[in-house]
Amino acid sequence: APSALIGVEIIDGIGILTLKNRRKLNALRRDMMRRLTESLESFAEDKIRVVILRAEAGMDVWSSGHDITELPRPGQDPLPYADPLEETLRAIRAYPGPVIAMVHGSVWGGAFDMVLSCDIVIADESASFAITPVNLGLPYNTTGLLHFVGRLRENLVKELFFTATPIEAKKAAEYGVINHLVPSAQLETHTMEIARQMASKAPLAMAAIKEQLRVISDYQPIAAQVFERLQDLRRKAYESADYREGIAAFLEKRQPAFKGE
Ligand code: KGJ
Repeated sequence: APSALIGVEIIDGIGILTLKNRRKLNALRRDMMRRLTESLESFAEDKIRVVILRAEAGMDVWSSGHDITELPRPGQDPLPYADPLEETLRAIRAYPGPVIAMVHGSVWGGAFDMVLSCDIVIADESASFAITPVNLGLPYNTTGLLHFVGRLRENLVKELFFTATPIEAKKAAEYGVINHLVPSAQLETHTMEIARQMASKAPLAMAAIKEQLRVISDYQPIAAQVFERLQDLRRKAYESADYREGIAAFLEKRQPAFKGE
């Protein structure tokens, strides 16, 4: 059952959402993303002031990212507006209170975008972060790129995207991916402490501040012609043989051979 792959709890008034797709290393399946989005909506209705997003205890992979077997087939936009993962990212960003990512383990692809969509990141030394669309030949979406550029320095964004190689916790903290880097044994208590502190503050002021920050950082006007040109560049990539090859290589558990066509 899809609901079993997402844990939903309320502890001390803090909403806790847990990724539990252990068999596939927390690959972000559609049904899981719908459940996350719905859970955020119901937390908001119940006036839950702070939410923690975490992986199930004992997992060394926080999340392996978008479920690659569910990506739209080559020839179609791999990250359309209505993609359930995109909907979840919007729900986190629009949540009327802080959403804290608590990270133990490696974070891949769309899961990195999800962590950056949270308001605060608290992690331990096992955390690492990679954004991997160039391993698949997948043209990332403009909104997703804005999420990275809004949070991180452009040279780091380029290094991350062009190498698809994870950055380790220390460097991630240095570059501002992580707010607090804490020892593993203290990850949960430290995260709860910060959550409780935020939950004691004025919720309406916090919601207004969060929404203002969201609107300001989303406000990046692009002329229609420019956007259409970008879409053409993306289309050329997702209609290419390389994207087909990237997906096939993942499914066949082998290295891809890209030809640039
Ligand atoms: N989607 C679907 N299934 C996955 C994914 C995924 N993202 N990641 C892992 N799995 C599945 C594998 O196919 C295995 O299934 C199982 O999880 C354990 O993985 O063969 P099965 O048991 O049926 P694996 O690879 O055997 O585990 P490890 O050798 O421990 O390697 C862990 C890794 C996380 C390093 C490895 O699984 C990996 O590289 N996964 C893909 C990570 C990635 O690049 N994710 C980003 C996907 N792309 C995006 O999210 C986006 C939006 N993008 O633009 O690229």
